[in-house]
Amino acid sequence: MSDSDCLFCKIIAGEIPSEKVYEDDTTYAFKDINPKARVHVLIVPRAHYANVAELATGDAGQLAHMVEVAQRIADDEFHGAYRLIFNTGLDAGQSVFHVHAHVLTGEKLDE
Ligand code: IU
Repeated sequence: MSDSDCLFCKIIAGEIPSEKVYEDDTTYAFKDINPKARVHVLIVPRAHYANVAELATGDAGQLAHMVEVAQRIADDEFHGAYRLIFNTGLDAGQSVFHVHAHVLTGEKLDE
């Protein structure tokens, strides 16, 4: 399941370069090109789902796995502390319609 017009499908396929942080059979993680924290990683499923609600309905186990990956990154970077964000919908700031978790970590975050 992938979408030929999807930017993150192209990043996952290696057609567009990215700075890989983690990967496994189902999941890819890379540095955000416009970081909002010292460590700002995007975690994406290899399968194309438009947003977190579609993913939760279609493959809840994948969603849980993304949280595990976020935890692992934060364990390595900042004693397990992190912020996890899923922008969902244009008016909430979603600009890429392939579900992605923003992991912000690596420093104390503003409230
Ligand atoms: P959003 O939640 O859909 O707005 O997040 C998209 C993110 O993808 C945003 O933080 C961008 O900086 C990031 N990004 C990227 O890392 N690499 C790219 O080639 C593009 C966007 I375009």
